[in-house]
Amino acid sequence: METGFRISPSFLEEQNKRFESEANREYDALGEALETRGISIELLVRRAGAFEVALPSWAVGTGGTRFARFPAGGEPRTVGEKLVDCATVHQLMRITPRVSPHIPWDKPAEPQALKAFAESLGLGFDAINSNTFQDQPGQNLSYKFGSLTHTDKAVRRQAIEHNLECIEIGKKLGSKALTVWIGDGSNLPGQISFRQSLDRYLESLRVIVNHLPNDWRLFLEYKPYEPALYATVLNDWGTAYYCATDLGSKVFCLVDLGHHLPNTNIEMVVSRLLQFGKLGGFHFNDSKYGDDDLDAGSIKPFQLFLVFHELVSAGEERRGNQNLSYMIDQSHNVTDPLESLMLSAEEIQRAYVQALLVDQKALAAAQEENDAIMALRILKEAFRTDVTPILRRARQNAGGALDPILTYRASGYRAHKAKERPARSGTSAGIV
Ligand code: PSV
Ligand code: MN
Repeated sequence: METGFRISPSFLEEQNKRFESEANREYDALGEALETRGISIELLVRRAGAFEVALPSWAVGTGGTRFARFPAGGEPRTVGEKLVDCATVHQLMRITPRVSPHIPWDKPAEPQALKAFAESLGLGFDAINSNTFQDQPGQNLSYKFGSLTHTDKAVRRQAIEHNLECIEIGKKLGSKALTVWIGDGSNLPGQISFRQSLDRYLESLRVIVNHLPNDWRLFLEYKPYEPALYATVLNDWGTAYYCATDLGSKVFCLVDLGHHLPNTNIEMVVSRLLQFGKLGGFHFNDSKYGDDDLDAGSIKPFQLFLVFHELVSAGEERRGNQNLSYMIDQSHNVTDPLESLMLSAEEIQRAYVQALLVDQKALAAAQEENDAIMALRILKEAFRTDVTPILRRARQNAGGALDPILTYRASGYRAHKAKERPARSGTSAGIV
């Protein structure tokens, strides 16, 4: 597999020189300010550097809505090209070393060769995603009325087989988890039996779980609506928690931030799942109205911070299952997808580092004393701290870019790819 144009290490170094003196000045100033708060900036740089979030293979191409898609030049046309784009994000960011593949969109002709190619780019694979929410060309039976929960056993069997195939591909790629999101549900009241469809869901999942290797986990991704517009089978975290508990110790819930009705207290959902030992991971993104798949931290950065505060504070208390998979799941309709991914990864890392700044002891004391104002003030003090110098230093230490977006733009990466990857003809709706 060919990589085509790559940003050279010498170009990256040259670009970093442009930003170095300002970055150093700001780092020193923040270091001093944090010292007066009794916080070591070096420790935060180390923890920021150890942070990782996986890239969604499906988000390096331009996304779309059900109305249209407006692709820019240089879109990846193959799974190999998607990996090259992910490698570029990782080269600049240094915190995105894994890619979450989606089958059959990324179905490799030779999984071992794809794994080797990914490794040659410094990448590995995160959770593998199955797809029974679309019919594929040549598929025997349709998922129009459901997949794992379909009334027809033969359709359920086909959907189960697809998931088993995903596990087999994932084993060859080095994945350690399967994410199952289904579009099953109903558009009209009375269309499905809520009880029976959930029973069928569990029955199908049980077969899949039985085929899961011992060191694998299975993530149940819930969503309240879309494509089913009246009711979905796995609609919320409570149902996901019930199913994950029923299905045993390998099964966990996946929180896609966009999969909640407006104003849901997502940080509390996260806290509950963590406390119950059933939080498996995240699909990070942001939303204004529904499952908008907007860039992480673009709409509600305080919410993202509060999610990480729950994770960090539970970690401090040594509670919950902390083996979490952090993944991005976004649709980039009007931006260069690589720029969106870089910015999003940085926003997620930023929320994590800000959460590390929370004075946990002072917060616990404020809670004991029922001092609501002081408790909020403690959280806000952490949230207001501009940790950019820490993120920059962590990237620099790992050989990444001080300013990933400007470096990417200066490299002409997109223009190079536009030449190397002539656009496909025709229009199609994007992933929603
Ligand atoms: C569904 O909305 C979802 O969040 C699932 O994670 C899918 O795998 C992904 O988006 C792409 O369609
Ligand atoms: Mn998702």
